[in-house]
Amino acid sequence: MRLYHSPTTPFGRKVVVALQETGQAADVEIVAAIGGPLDPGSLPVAQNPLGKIPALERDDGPALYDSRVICRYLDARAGGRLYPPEPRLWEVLTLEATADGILDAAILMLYESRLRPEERRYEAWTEAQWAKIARALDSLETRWIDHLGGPIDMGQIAAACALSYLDFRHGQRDWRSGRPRLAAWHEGFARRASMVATEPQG
Ligand SMILES: N[C@@H](CCC(=O)N[C@@H](CS)C(=O)NCC(=O)O)C(=O)O
Repeated sequence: MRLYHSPTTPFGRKVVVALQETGQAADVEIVAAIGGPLDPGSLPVAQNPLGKIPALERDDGPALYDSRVICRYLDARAGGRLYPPEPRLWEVLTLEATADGILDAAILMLYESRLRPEERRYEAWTEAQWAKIARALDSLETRWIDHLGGPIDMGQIAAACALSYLDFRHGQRDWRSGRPRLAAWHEGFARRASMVATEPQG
C-alpha cells in the first residue's frame, strides 16, 4: 500500500500513528505529497478528487481517502483495536470528529494567513474559526477527559494529533491556558513512541 502524506499534515499523522500502534508500518510505503488548495502540486488528485492528503492506494481495491476512512480500514485490517464495539464506538467516532473539526478550523486559519493576500484577509472570520476550536477544546477538558484517560483508541490519537498541531501552527494561542487536565493528558500521550516518531517537521 502507498500512503500519500507530508511531514506536516496532522490528518496524515493520525494514519501513521495508527499504523504504528497496530503494527502495520512496514506494510505501507510513504509517498511525499506537497500542495494546497490554490496549487495541488504533487497532491494525489488521481487518487482523491478532493486533492487532499492523506490518501491510501491499495493493491487490492480502489484508493481510500479521508483520514477517518483510512484509519478505520487499517484498524479493521489489523483486527480492530482502535475502534471498539458499540456503544463505545459512537463515543470514539464523535471524539475523532471533534478532533478533526479542530484541525479543519486550524487549517482554514493557516490558509487564511498564508494563502489569502493580506489586504483581503478577514480577521473576524479567522477569530470565528478559533472560537470553534476553543469550544471544542473546552469539551475535551470537560466532557471527554475521562474517555481520554481510557484504553487507547482512534479518538485519543486524533485528539493528540490535533493538540500537537495547535502547538505547531498556532502556538501563540496557548490552548493549554485554563485547560490543565487536557494539557496533562496530552503531555503523557505525546510520549508514546508512535507520537514521538511522527512529530511534525517543517
Ligand atoms: N477530512 C480530511 C482533511 C484532509 C486535509 O484537509 N488535508 C490537507 C493537508 S493537512 C490537504 O490536503 N489540503 C490540501 C487542500 O485542501 O487542497 C481528512 O481527514 O483526511
